[in-house]
Amino acid sequence: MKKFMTASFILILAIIFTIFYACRDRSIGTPAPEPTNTPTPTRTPTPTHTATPLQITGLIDDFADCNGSNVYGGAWFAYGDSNNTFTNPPPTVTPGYNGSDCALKFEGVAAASCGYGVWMSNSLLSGATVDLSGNTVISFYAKGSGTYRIVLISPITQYNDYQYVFSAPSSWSQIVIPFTSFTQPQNFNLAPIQQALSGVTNISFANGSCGMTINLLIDEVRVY
Ligand SMILES: [Ca+2]
Repeated sequence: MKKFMTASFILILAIIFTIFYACRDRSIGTPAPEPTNTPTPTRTPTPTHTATPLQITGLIDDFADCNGSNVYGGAWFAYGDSNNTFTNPPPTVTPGYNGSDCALKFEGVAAASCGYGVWMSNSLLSGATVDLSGNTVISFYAKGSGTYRIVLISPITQYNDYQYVFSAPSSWSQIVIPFTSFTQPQNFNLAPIQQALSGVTNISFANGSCGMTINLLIDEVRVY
């Protein structure tokens, strides 16, 4: 009987200690995590800008709307070294090459000392680079006088961009230029044409020489 009493006493003590320490742990221990009110995302966040430039093919501008922006909303503008004169923004004139709507006029004078010259440029996507590498040709209609450069402005070939020299025909004519005919005039920032085409910001026209009158109409600018 005494042994039973002792065993019962020890058992009761054990129960008391267990309860005591359970309560103690609960009061000072780390609380159990409670359900949080975290909202479930309803959509994946969209990156603020895409690393892949928009691929463009086909019409860039036919000036059918007679305004100074291309079909993507990118502006045409003129600029040049301060010795020169030019009209900015370049005016649209009517009729265009096909006897309807408008064409764009590049006009002014490149001085005898023309510095970096006179430029008429189209910011294709308002400053963003576009990918033209899916195309093999650029074409446009032209009319005017004098010799000009068409230049593909790219951060990849900065200040040594691919260009092609052409003479303005005296009556409306289509000028078709394979991209393989473009060359880089200098010896720095060299890159293959396909690489330059993958990141173009502007298509520009510039005077072909100093000491010339700028007189160039362009229409129906396309890549394909
Ligand atoms: Ca037109």
